[in-house]
Amino acid sequence: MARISLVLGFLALFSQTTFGLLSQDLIHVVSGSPVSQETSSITLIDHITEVANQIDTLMARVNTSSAQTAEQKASISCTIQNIVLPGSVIFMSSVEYSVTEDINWSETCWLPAACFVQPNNAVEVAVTLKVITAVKSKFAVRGGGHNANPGYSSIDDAGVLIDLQKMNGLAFEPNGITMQAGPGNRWRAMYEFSEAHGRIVKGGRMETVGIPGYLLGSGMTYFPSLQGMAADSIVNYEIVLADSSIINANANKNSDLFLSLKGGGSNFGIVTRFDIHTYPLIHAQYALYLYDIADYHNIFEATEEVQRRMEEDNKADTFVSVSSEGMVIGMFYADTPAEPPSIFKPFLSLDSQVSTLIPLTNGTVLSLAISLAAAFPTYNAKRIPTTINTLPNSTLYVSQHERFMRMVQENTFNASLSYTIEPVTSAMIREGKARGGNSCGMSEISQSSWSFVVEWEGEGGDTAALQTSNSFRDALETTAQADDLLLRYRFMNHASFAQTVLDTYGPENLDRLRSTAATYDPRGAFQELQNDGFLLRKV
Ligand SMILES: Cc1cc2nc3c(=O)[nH]c(=O)nc-3n(C[C@H](O)[C@H](O)[C@H](O)COP(=O)(O)OP(=O)(O)OC[C@H]3O[C@@H](n4cnc5c(N)ncnc54)[C@H](O)[C@@H]3O)c2cc1C
Ligand SMILES: *[C@@H]1O[C@H](CO)[C@@H](O)[C@H](O)[C@H]1NC(C)=O
Ligand SMILES: *[C@@H]1O[C@H](CO)[C@@H](O)[C@H](O)[C@H]1NC(C)=O
Ligand SMILES: *[C@@H]1O[C@H](CO)[C@@H](O)[C@H](O)[C@H]1NC(C)=O
Ligand SMILES: *[C@@H]1O[C@H](CO)[C@@H](O)[C@H](O)[C@H]1NC(C)=O
Ligand SMILES: CC(=O)N[C@H]1CO[C@H](CO)[C@@H](O)[C@@H]1O
Repeated sequence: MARISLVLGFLALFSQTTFGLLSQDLIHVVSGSPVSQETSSITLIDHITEVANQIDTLMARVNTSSAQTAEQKASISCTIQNIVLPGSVIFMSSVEYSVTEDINWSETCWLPAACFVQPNNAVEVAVTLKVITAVKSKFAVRGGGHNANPGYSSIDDAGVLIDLQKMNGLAFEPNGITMQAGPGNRWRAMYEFSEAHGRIVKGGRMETVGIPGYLLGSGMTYFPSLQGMAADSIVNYEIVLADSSIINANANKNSDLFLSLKGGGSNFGIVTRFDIHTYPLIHAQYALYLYDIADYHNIFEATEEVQRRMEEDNKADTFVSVSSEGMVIGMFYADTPAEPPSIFKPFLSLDSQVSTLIPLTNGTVLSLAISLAAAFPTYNAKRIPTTINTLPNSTLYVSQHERFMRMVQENTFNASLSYTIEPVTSAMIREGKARGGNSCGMSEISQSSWSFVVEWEGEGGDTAALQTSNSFRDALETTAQADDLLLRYRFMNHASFAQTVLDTYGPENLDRLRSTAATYDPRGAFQELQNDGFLLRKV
């Protein structure tokens, strides 16, 4: 500590006379951070002091008000990063570069960033952002890289990609209930850790998905009726703001930011830790069956009936996932009855079941997530997602399915098309409100969350893929609208770059999101320098 104050005193002399020294700002960030007692930050101060001249000399060459190209700024940003945080930067010449580039789920997001920066902790994120905002270089942030929209958690050589994968810490608070998770985690690790402590954390269906993007989009979970969306159980966010300060947002402190982060995406800062309320372990029963697609009339009537019953039974969860090969139906129950629960009778009494993908099993969310990932193995492809929420209605399902089958037949670019209907229950919205609410503005009614994914390979299909995605959605939207079945809300986690999201949260929520951004990022760095995303600048 003595050493830090000595350094600071020394630098204070300079700050009187010299304006805008980046090294000075960086020392300030590190010493001012709430976690500055960590040995890593003390070492960081010493290190920055040592390389101060190098940093400032490089910065002096950057005239941030002149018309430098984005590529030049990105390259300068990477060079300075490498001086400040040696070892955290992966350049195009590095052997790890291509592996790091190809992490994202969709190949459309395998973009050649000027460099990848991999911070180890919140202080390093703050330092990284300070360099980026000083140089005014573009950037993108990546958690698990599962968002399929190019440029959201990826960026080309016009910017720096902040890759959070090394920040994968996990801990329980002394109360044994609140779990702290770094943004580098994926759901597999989250479920393993929470279940090892006899608890379950609300999270994604697929173990491979990253937690930060998922949680910032609010997150559809297993057993939605039980405790709301995943973000509804978050009790605190540690976040690095645009000015590189590290703050906490919870119900008592920065509560406007707290609420805005529950569904508001990447508009306010970089979240460096999620503190999540967990629940007693769920002993669940589940099965996954494949049905003959020709029976779609009956299957969709059964779906609507199960959705109706879900309003009366909080333990039930299902989805119907449709491709040209068949219809996959998941039946998940938050209990282990002797016989399959009667709520699923409408599905189980159909005679179109053709095979078993997951046999009836008593297990936990962890074993379910692992089985589901095995049933839907991932492979490399380009992808475009898109989404719509409607009321549950089998007539709508049937008409949209018939349209889908025509699209499958007419598709000329060798794409694979699929869509999923996930029930949203009124209990899910109610449970969210009971936990303080979120920013999504969903109505407290039973609904269907649709997601449609186009997958393809090669160069030729890009335009056709976007057209296919748009036309599936437009048709569904038009029909649903005409029949009074269309809902305003669009789910961020399944939305395409061709859609807006934040405006569908309703005017009151949108106003709050805007004023939160103005308060916590008054210069608009996350709007202007951030490459892309479901950003306020786009609505
Ligand atoms: C196979 C698969 C299964 C899925 N299952 C579900 C599901 O069950 N339920 C559901 O709700 N969704 C599901 N999704 C959608 C998923 O939630 C989104 O794709 C989500 O964005 C993934 O999170 P990520 O961290 O991997 O995303 P990334 O692509 O890394 O990030 C997504 C967005 O969040 C931003 N971001 C990332 N980290 C931070 C941070 N720390 N601070 C600020 N901004 C940040 C990024 O810049 C980007 O804009 C699934 C997706 C796939 C591919
Ligand atoms: C920076 O660039 C601007 C615009 O091109 C110019 O007016 C200014 O003099 C430059 N500043 C320095 C220090 O070079
Ligand atoms: C699940 O557990 C219950 C008892 O809790 C048992 O009666 C039932 O047979 C089990 N089901 C399966 C599929 O193992
Ligand atoms: C179509 O895609 C499949 C798998 O995605 C591939 O095996 C096949 O070669 C492709 N056909 C053409 C004509 O591109
Ligand atoms: C479903 O939508 C159709 C078409 O608008 C309508 O006739 C029907 O009554 C709806 N069904 C339910 C249960 O609301
Ligand atoms: C580095 C890495 O994890 N790359 C993965 C990118 O995504 C594809 C498809 O999911 C995987 O096959 C790669 O291993």
